[in-house]
Amino acid sequence: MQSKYLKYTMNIEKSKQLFEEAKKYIPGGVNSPVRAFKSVGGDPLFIKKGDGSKIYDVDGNEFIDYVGSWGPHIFGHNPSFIKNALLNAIENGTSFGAPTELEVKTAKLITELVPSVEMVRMVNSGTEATMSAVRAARGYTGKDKIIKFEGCYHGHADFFLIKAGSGALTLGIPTSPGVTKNNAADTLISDFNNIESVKNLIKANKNEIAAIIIEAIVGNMGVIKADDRFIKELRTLCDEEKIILIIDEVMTGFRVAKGGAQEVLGVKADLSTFGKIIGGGLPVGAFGGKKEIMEIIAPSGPVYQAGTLSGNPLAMSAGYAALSYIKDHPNLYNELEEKSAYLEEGIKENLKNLKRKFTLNRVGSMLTFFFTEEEVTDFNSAVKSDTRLYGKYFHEMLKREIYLPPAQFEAFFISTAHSKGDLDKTIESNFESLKAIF
Ligand code: HOZ
Repeated sequence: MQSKYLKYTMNIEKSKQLFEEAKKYIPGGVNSPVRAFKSVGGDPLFIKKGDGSKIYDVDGNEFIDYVGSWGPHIFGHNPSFIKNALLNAIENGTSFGAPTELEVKTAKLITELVPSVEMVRMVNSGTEATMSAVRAARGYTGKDKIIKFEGCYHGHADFFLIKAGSGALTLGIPTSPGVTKNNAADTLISDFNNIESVKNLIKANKNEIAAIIIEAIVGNMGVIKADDRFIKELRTLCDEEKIILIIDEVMTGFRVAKGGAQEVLGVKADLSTFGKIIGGGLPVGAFGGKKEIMEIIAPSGPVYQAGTLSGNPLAMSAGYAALSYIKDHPNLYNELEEKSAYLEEGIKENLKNLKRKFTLNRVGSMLTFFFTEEEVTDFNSAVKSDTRLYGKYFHEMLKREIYLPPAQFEAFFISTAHSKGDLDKTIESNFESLKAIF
């Protein structure tokens, strides 16, 4: 039977030309490695515009988008209330390097939405947020070492690029050249969902650990949720050992629930880090937490942290619009759950009909379809996925106008803009694509 969705004739000539040109001036032709399609093969598409659930490339092809700029677009692309907030803000100028009222309102709103956050500092990216949170923890505790988990990704600061996830994992450089031995020495690595491995490290480094940083719901080795018991024991361990627990909510904050992974798992961080949704699609990050710890940050305390564009008025207007919408529409998480569950069920039904047993992990509107039949609960089980097969699947979906993350160890993001029609087309395309790759 002729496929309903397959586009044999998709023209991507302009994207190809742009990529050749880009490679002359930008390393690898992209400004962030995962975008280059290296792990799925082929050339990246150059995107011209986004609207609702769709993106449009420079050749005029339309795709249902499940990347959503890697997480920020919880309402889909270019929602009118964010666009209007930006248009209003731009009337007054783009940057002052001085305090604004909107920063205060945004900070207050964040403390209302996330119970563990009493004070917050705005920065410009998730990387800045995580590296600054660690500096605050080190300054506060007077200790140097940190524990991170294998496969978790916290941005690209030197001391995080050790057994890291996301693009670093996908490209096979989880521990990056350029990170000095001394930098790496202060980062200890535990196994995700394995409390004994954390206990052993603490024992071997008694009174030396400033912080434990974790994606409590991981997005960067694909979606993996911390076990309830593991995360509760981790919290208790941190309290007993006077270690700062940093929950990295750059992906999960305002995404899996209003109060992020902490709300889903019923745990409170000492410090939390944010990005993506908090900026409404503009470059924003933030870190925040207990007042007592946050007051270590300059100018109230001695730990230096600064940024010319931090709290930028355009970024704050988009972020404030996004967070206000979330506050005023708590039901949006039910809508996201329904849509995401519908997609999950559809894919699972396809797998059943095709007699395949691949693993699907989903928390709210974040989902990863792992090409392994085993349960995925940590790094070792995640890397059992057949990434070559994911690449084939990715291209079959792309030919059917479905834009998925161009790497296995990432999340699909579902937005409120995804319609039932979009989800049905995705499910049917999933069936056809799976059939095509075997
Ligand atoms: N670090 C992002 C994925 N986890 C990718 C960012 C990008 O390439 O835009």
